[in-house]
Formats: sequence, C-alpha cells, structure tokens
Amino acid sequence: MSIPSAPARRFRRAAIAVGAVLVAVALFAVGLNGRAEGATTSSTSVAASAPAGGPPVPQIVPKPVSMQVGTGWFTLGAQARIAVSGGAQAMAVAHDLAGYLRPATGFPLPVVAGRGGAGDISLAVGANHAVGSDPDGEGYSLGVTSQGVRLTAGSAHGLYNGIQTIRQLLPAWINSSSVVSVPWEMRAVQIVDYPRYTYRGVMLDIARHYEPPAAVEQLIAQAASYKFNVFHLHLSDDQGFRIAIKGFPRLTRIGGQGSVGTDGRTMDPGGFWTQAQYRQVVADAKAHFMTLIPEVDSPGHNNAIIMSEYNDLSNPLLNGPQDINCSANHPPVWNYTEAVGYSALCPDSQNTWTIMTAIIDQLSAMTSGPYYDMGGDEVPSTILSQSQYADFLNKEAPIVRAAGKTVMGWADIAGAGTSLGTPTIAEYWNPASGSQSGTETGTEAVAKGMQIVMAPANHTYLDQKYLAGSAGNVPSTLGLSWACNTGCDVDQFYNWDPGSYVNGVSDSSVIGVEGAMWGETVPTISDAEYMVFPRLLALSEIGWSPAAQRTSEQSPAYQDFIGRLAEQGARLQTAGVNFYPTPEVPWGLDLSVAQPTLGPGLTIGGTLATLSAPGRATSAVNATIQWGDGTSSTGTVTGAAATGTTVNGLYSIGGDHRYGQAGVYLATVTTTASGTAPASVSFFVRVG
Ligand code: TNX
Repeated sequence: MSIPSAPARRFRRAAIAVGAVLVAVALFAVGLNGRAEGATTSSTSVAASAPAGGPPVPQIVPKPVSMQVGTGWFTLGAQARIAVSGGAQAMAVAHDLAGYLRPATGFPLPVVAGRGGAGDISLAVGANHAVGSDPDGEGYSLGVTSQGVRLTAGSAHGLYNGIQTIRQLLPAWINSSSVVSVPWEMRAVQIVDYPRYTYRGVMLDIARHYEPPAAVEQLIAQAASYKFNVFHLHLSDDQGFRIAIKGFPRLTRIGGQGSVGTDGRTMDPGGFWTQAQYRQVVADAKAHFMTLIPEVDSPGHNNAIIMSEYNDLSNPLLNGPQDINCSANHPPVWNYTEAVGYSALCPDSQNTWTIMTAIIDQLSAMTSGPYYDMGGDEVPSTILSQSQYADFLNKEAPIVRAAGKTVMGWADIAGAGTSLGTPTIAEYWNPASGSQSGTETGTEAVAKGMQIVMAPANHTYLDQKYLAGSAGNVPSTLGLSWACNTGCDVDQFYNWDPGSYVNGVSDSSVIGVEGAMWGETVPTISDAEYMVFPRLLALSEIGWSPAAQRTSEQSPAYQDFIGRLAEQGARLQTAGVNFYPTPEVPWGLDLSVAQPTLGPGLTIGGTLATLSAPGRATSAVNATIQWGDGTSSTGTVTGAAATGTTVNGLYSIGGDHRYGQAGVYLATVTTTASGTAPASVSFFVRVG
C-alpha cells in the first residue's frame, strides 16, 4: 500500500481501522509515520494519524501580536488533562476549554488543579506572563511543544482569550458537536498576544425583528470565540420594545408585538424578554467575558414606547401621558416600514421621565457591566429642535449616572448643547472620513472629552449588502445599502483604520470598534449570521491586532488576512454557523474521516469522509477513492446546496467497493476543486 506524499496546507490524512463483521476488532494501533493516536474499542475502531510534516502553520484570526512557528507538534491524546493554577475564575476557564474540546475529540479531558505534566494542557494565571502593553489584562502567552501546551495570563480573561487561540491551533473539526476522526495535533508555536483596543463590540438589534435569548446566546458564543468583549443589545426602536419593565406592562403587551414589515403586526408577532431572561443573557455574556450594554434608544427611534404609553391613562404612575409624544404625528401612529426620524419623546413631559427612569433603573440594576446606552441618534430638527434634543440628553445622563452606569450613545450625543459629563462614550457611525461633512460628531465628541467607539457604517454595519446593484445583491432579500452603495464585503470591513479614520479622532480617544447588526431586513438569526459572518472577523482583527497597512485589496495585510479567514470557513461550518461564502475569500477544502459501512462480506460503502468546501457546489468538487488494493473509483459528493441566504452544508464523500481478498488496506479519499489545494484523508480498512 502506498502512503500519499507530504501534503500542501489543509492536506490531512487520518487513518481509520475498520473491523469487518467477521473479525473481532480490538484496538488497532496504526504505525503510519510511526505515529498513531487514539483508538476505540467499538467495531469500527479508529486510529488517526497525520502527515509526516506535522500539522500546518496555524491560521489564526485575529492575528496574534507575535507568533513563532516551530517544527514539531503536540498531539492531544485521550489521556490529556487540563491542569489549572489560579483560582476559581481560572478553573472556570479550564472547564470552558474542556467543554470546547470534549465533543469533537471524545476525550475525557479531566480538569485538575496544579501544574500539568507531559501531554497536558496547562493554564496558569499570573505566572511569568510575558505580555507587553496590556492595560486591561486581556493578554496571554501560549507555548506549544511536543510535550504539551502551556497558557499563561495575567487574568482569567487573558486565559479565556488564550483558549480561543488553542481552539484555532487544533483542526477545524474541533468545533464539531460529535466525535470526529482527525489527528488532534497542534503545531509547535510560541505566541504572545494582547489587544490593540479595550472595546471590541458587536451590536444586535432585536427591536426591528425579535430574537429569542437562545439565538442571541449563539451569537455571543461565536463573537467571544473571536475575542470580542462587548455585546451591545439594541432593545427598543420604532417597531418594537423587547424587555419587560415593571409598572409598565403595556410596553411589552403593546410595544413588544410587531416587527418591521408586519403591516399591522400580522406577519411577524414580535416578542419580548422577561427580566429573568434578560438577566440570564447578561450572565451568559459575562461567562463569555463579554460586557453586555443595553440600549433603549432616545429621544428618537421610540415609536413603540410612545404607542404603548400614550393611552396608558389608568397607570397610577402616569399623569396624562399623551404629553410624551413629540413625534411628527399627533396622535402617534404605528409605522412598520424602515422609515426613521419621525418619532420623539418630549423632553419637558414629566411622564417621559417617569417612564425613562423606570427603564433606566431596572435595566441598570439587571446589568452587571458598567455601561448604559441612551441611543441619541437621528432626531431631525423638524421633530425636536437641537436645544430640545440636548435638553433631553442632559436630563437623561444624570439618571443613567445615578443608576451607577457610564453614559454611552451614538456620536450624535456630542452635538451642540449637550453636557453629559465624563466619562461618556460616543459611538461614531457616520460613513464620513477625514474631514468630510459628517465627521463633526467625531470631532465634537473628542472636544467634549468623550471616548470614541468607531463604527463607521460603511466599514462596520453588518446589515449592509455585501454587493451593490440589482444583479449583485447577495442575497436579494437581506440588507440595506445606504452606507454601502458599492457594496460592503470583507475587503471593506478590513481596509480601514479606527485610529486615523476621522481627522482629529486618534487612538488617544478611540477605545475600540463595533459591528452593528441592524434588524430591519433580517428576520431570523440564521439570516443575521449570514450577514455577520465572515465580515465580523475582519472587525475582530481590526479591534484586536496591531495596526497594519490595511489599505487595499492588494495590500499584504489584506492578502494575509483572507488567507487566514479562509481557514475559518470549515470552523464556522463545523460549528453550525451560517455565513456568506464570499468569493473574496479563497475558501479551501478540508476533510475528515466519516463512518463507512462494512460488509456484507468483503465490501465497504456509504459515507467515507466529510468535506468542508464553503462556496462550492457539489458539482464543483471531484472526489477520488484509492481503495488501497491498486484500484480506484470516483467518489460521490452529496450534501445541502447553498441557498440565497444559507451557506452550503458539509458534504459527504461516498463510495462502494468489494475487495478481492481479506486483508488490511490503506484507502485514501482525495478531493480536488479548481483554484485550491487538494485535500486527502486516509483510513485503514480491515476486511475478511
Ligand atoms: C442607521 S446609524 C441607524 C439605524 C438603522 C441603520 C440601518 C444609527 C445609529 N441608526 O436606526 O437601523 O442605520 O443601517
């Protein structure tokens, strides 16, 4: 039998020893390359091995500050332990790591206190961590040798960031929720890593379309795996109010219903979270080392509040609440379109402040993080004069501060007449750059001593279409294009710099970046994922990695990035995350061994291997099976095709064969597709 020659990147071989029906199978240790890992005692015993050159160079997103790649590798084996020193929080991170690694490996990976030995993954807080500029203690040092993995950090958060890197050092199949047969090898590396920015956020709008807590937690988990540390939750807008507030049941009974496009709340019933659900999501975000920031937009973008409370005449807390309405319409009317800028709460209504104080106080009490977002965007002067607008925010900010939170809002809050105190965080969303008209909100925010989160819509808005034009709208049902009339694909999300985007707004004011997933056109979490991924990963790198020449599609930084991003395709697919397989990214092929069917007699068949091939139709992939007895045949490639709003699924590579005589054969499945390296996987078949 012949062993395929050394692989290109992504080329993998695994060996699987398959016991035929007539043979009692015990452990089947494979001597391929002198290395064999793992075996089970089931009738389809597995022993995975790997290419002679060891695992490929890791393709990590976001790019670490420094990574030295060695020549050897570490093999995570069935006996490995996760050893941890550093207290309860570090112990919790060790359990997180075990939780990430157990499903795909099937290994027990016990978490033990103390310093690990050979073959273990060791986590330690405090000890010798060689991290440089890291004021927030989020950095980590990670060493992989043939003897083991050692992760050290100054805090549990640093450890948590480090375990996300450990996941990416392992094969992409590590994200699978069921056991996968690949060699669990990690290339020898020395990594020192820490973030450029303090604030790395993702925002989700559950007001325009409701999302349940479980869906939001899915996004939190994905964002955390790319080292995001803020989850900004847009809870209220013109079309919906999504959180129960005691004393104001109509906010959710009336305001919680409906969504954009529901035309009178018939198509999409909307929904809201109970306070218990909100607390649970706050805790879940915290467990992922993400700070949850609640936003109830004000004084504009709140027709749902106005429609709920305008006629709340019997509420003992209110006194003639019809004076809350400063909208374009008197009385207010529902508007389920994507229109903006027509609603406003009145700053000089006592009822306004009774309602807003209840919202701010209750949300703040339930929120463990230090921020509360007042919104503050898009109130035309035809609705509220600038002085009324400023008056509103100047009244709201002290309520937020009294509730113990730092004020945050869209950068409009820096406009004339506002005096919100410090610290205040302004989120810059205007596409304008340099000193163009529209950048004033950024420079005004700096002038008022605010800290800035950079979220220019044409580089960070996750609801914008990937491609422009009617033919190119991918997909046609999702996305707006007001900020991206030439399209906002991965290149647009990557090629900009938060610290020099607006003249006068430099890294001395910028605390980070945020990607905003607005919900007008996005009814389901699957659709949201399609819009969020993969371009959120560009923001992950902008927020985390050191400044680079991120200027154009030709720049070395971008070329390096999309090569690493390509590797994330299989990780997203195995994690079950939907994404847009943009043609900008050179997606590859990645294979793992599946569970073939044996017998009757000397036959093998069924699914031999599982293939990740993002963005390629089954017809664009060729599969060949060398059965190990000198014969070969064409494999079938089957699986779920892409739709306008979903990525294609993982594919199954099938084939059937009858061996001429009993024996042990090394079979190899090879897949090829144009423009990318082939992928192969090998497995032993014992028949007869
Ligand atoms: C602008 S920018 C908005 C949102 C919309 C979004 C759609 C800003 C603070 N507000 O209300 O949902 O554009 O892209």
